[in-house]
Amino acid sequence: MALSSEATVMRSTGSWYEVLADDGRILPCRVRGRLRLRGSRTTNPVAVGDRVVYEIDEKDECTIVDVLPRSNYIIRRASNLSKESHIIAANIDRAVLLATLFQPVTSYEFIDRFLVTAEAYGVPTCIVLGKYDLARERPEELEAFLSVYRGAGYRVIPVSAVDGTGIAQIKELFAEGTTLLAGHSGVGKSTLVASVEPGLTLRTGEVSKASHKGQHTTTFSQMYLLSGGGRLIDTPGIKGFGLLEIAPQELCRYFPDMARVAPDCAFTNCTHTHEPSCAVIEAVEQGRIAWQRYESYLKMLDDDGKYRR
Ligand SMILES: Nc1nc2c(ncn2[C@@H]2O[C@H](COP(=O)(O)OP(=O)(O)O)[C@@H](O)[C@H]2O)c(=O)[nH]1
Ligand SMILES: [Mg+2]
Ligand SMILES: [Zn+2]
Repeated sequence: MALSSEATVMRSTGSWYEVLADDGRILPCRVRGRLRLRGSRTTNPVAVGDRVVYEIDEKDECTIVDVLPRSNYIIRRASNLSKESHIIAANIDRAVLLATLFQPVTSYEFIDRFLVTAEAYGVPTCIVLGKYDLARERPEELEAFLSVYRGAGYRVIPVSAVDGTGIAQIKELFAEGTTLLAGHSGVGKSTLVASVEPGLTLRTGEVSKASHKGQHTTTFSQMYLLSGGGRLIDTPGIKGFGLLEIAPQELCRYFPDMARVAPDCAFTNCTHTHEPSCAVIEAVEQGRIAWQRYESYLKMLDDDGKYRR
């Protein structure tokens, strides 16, 4: 008679999984065949962050037999042509975007797409402004950035691995629950994580470069256990966030700064583009909503649904 218990999925390669059992053991698992067929529109029925039920047989082999309901999850399309989606991570307490003003540039539009997507998935967000030591050298751009996002109501934490700015705050943030860390390549994710948790090396990015085993190696997230108690999910799939179908009249719900004033628009189905007596346009004109945010909004509207990448 197999013994069944619960665990959290830390890693998957598609054919096998690494789980953290509730008794603290880290176990390799396979997935029961029947489970693969369920959730047929996703390429991975079991995702990093999933709470699962597993069984150990008499040969000590572990099998995931069930996935418990998810509190949230982030998906992307499996490939450009595919209708199938891939679950990047599940049961996330916060999605942190590491953004840099330059080296490399993280555009306002990219940040806003990230924020909108996470908001639509019900995942709280936080922006970490990386390489603050460099950003400080351009005070005008820095001030603009901080005022756009803090003004919109987001938490922004400036950090620098060079001078130690913000590292203590990040440690505190990461100590609680499960954090998904995202950001363009080169923004300093690996460096930040090493500052927070000396000795921890993020592996997802490197595997793809080193092994040339095909694209699959780049598409899997991985969970790391932090000594402070938190869990960190490193995801290489950030560019593909999306797969959302948001109606034009609904998009503004996911811009909290716009959603706040939208009830004052003359039309309840206002798209905030051409309508008369639009409270959003008025707020942009008066500088109460940052024009950069409004510009992102218009670009996303313009995609006409194509912003599910
Ligand atoms: N000036 C400055 N450079 C940084 C900082 N953090 C990382 N870097 C540099 O940025 C480059 C990319 O960092 P890395 O952690 O590999 O980025 P990743 O691709 O996001 O993992 C490296 O050359 C780092 O030394 C920082 O806070 N300040
Ligand atoms: Mg890296
Ligand atoms: Zn309006």
